[in-house]
Amino acid sequence: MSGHDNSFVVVANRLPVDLEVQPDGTRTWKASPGGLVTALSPVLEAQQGCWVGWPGVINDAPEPFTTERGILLHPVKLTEADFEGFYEGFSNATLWPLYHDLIVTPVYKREWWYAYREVNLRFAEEVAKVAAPNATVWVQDYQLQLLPGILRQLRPDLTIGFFLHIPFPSADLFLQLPWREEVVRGLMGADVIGFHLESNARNFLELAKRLDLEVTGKVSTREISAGINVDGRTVGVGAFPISIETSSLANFTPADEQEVARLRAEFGGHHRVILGVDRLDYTKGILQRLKAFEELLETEALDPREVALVQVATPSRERIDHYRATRSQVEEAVGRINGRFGQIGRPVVHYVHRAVPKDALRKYYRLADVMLVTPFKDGMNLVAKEYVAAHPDGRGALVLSEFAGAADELTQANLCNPFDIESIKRALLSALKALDDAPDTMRQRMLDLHEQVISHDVNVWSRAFLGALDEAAVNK
Ligand code: ADQ
Repeated sequence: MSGHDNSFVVVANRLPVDLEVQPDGTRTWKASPGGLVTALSPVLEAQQGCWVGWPGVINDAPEPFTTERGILLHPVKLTEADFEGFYEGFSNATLWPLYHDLIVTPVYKREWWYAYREVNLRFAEEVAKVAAPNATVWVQDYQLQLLPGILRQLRPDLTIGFFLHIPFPSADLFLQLPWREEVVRGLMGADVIGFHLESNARNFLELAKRLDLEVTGKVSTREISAGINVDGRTVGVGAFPISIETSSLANFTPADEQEVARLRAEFGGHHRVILGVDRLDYTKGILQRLKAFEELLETEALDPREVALVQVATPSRERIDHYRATRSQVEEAVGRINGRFGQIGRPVVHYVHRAVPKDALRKYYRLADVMLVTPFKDGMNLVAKEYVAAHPDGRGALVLSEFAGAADELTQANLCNPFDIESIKRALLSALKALDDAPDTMRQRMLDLHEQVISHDVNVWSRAFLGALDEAAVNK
């Protein structure tokens, strides 16, 4: 651990590592480059920082180790029971649906809550052990909402930031939670609480008022101008819309372009390729978009010889009932649409259920004429931003749900209401039509979207949040 003063600590449910087991049984823990690591790497590297999290394998964890880029990874072990109660249960079958406006009904189970509390405590104890005196600790996401409160008790010297990556619901919904006071008290341990959107932050302030806490100021974006007074201190609350690392997406070499052309031919040389890329989650509206596509084929508004839909779906939370049901519904729809409208050797929906390498993904983005992003509810949705980043050429169109956080910034997209199939159909058809009939207008719209994402990349996000946290530390 030498060389690390651990004055900057990131805590997230998941450590950015994967276990790789060779055919001969050799096991190696490899650093895995997710979005959050990319965002935080510059700060973590500059400050020789530390990351605390679960390594992704039940009942197993490597000793703390330092990545090639100088980040200390500090694992927290989870047992099968922790995983079921804390992760699959309370995090993903209670909080996830509650915070996504009850797209499915949240399950409230005391045993899951106990597991959530217990695992949050374990994470807090690990952080309290590794963090340097007066360190800055940045806690990530809904799995760890009790951490700020516990940490403040264990280590009052720390400056604590909390960022929520998913939406925060209205007080009316949140108040369903049997353990609502405990969760709010947990969050209140932070010096700064960040949400993606001002509307999320306002929901939180409204909830605080309902719980008789004193609220000051008005919410703004990328700075703190609102707060909640608690125990003689103020918790800053603000909106910090997350974004992506843009350079690897935007730059295409001539060889890349050739590969994109080859891919287009592989998809049957269709006039238009429509793309969906999602974790297979019921919030993402994959089935709705397939149904919209099917109805357009059925009514001959779209010609199956002219268009293809490519859907890349990453396996996710596969042991949870609603996820299993969503997968079978999606796969049934893919089969049905191909059965009805495809040809042998020429499907109209190309579907894979696996993660694809980042480099392949950026080529799909580049290739797609229309990107379909239709979540019922989404904190931000990075896929929408990735697609736009891959189009400095001004090509393509983005059909985007009004209920994705990204819709706040990507106002030039073709917006739709995913609860209304007719609305998805209208947005898709009008995007396709405009690409043929008004290419200059569409090009300008895509260039505007591109500019918005390039000028507000992930570094803007992390700098703004950490700047707000620094200020909170100074004013302590
Ligand atoms: P997610 O719900 O996972 O994130 P999203 O923001 O779209 O949703 O991020 C998904 C990421 O996974 C993207 O970077 C995408 O490229 C990648 N991905 C998706 N499918 C893939 C595939 N088949 N193969 C490889 N990569 C794939 C949560 C919230 C969001 C919020 C983010 C960040 O739900 O609302 O935007 O956190 O805060």
